[in-house]
Amino acid sequence: MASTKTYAARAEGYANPAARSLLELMDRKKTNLCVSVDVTRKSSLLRIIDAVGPSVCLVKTHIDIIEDFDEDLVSQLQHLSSKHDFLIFEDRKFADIGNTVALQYSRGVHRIASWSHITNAHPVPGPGIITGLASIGQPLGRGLLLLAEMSSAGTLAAGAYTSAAIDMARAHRDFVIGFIAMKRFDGQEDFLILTPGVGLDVKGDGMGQQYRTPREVILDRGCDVIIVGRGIYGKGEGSDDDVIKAQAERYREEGWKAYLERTGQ
Ligand code: 5BU
Repeated sequence: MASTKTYAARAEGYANPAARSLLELMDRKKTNLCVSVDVTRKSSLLRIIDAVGPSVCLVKTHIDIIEDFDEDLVSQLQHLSSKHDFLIFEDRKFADIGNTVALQYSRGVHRIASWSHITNAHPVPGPGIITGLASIGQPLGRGLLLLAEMSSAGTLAAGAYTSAAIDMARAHRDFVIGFIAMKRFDGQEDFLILTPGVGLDVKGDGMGQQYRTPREVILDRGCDVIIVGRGIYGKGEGSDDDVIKAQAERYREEGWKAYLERTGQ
């Protein structure tokens, strides 16, 4: 049912502020595109984010690959988030006991909870990982995604593991806003489905990544957000701004067209 409802209509059903804001801004900006920026220099990261900003609802980071990370990077990231109206998703993939993930989320050099609206976690440790992350993130209005499936070949996140992840999310709907998954799951509750492994020009990367098109992801499989990395920014520290902007718009248009078709608009 969630797959045929509009993002705007679904926003009202979420008590979690991050989920609500994301759905509202997707509707306002007409985009279901999340750009994943996996570069290693602060200047490249900020340049690419500024270029794709107008086309995206969400920017996904791997903050631990940045070699010259500093406090100023966080300020500039937050500035770009307001300038272009997008949320920030740190793809941290927490995977430890509750006490440890609470520390990893709030402390250390990166202090992820202080700037990342959304983060994610592997369900492998059991529900304590949600309790731990919620103790930090919930008072700040943050949202969590569980990794119910992965895009890589041979992933162990399948079958009974995926079902267990869904049950864990159901028990914590105030903080768990959805999943990283390759398809929408049946059920009464509305969860956000964010899907990596999206590309228009190639099928894989020779290291296990598997790509589907925005249309397959949004229309055929009923997912909500397409996560695109190298298909948009290119290789290494990224292509020229004009190329990046054009690629971001190309993916935004594909993703939005598929959403309009799915919702009968
Ligand atoms: P790509 O350049 O579009 O292949 O980048 C995909 C990004 O999504 C990259 O940052 C991965 O770490 C991330 N990812 C993924 O590819 N597959 C998954 O199942 C998960 C995350 Br979870």
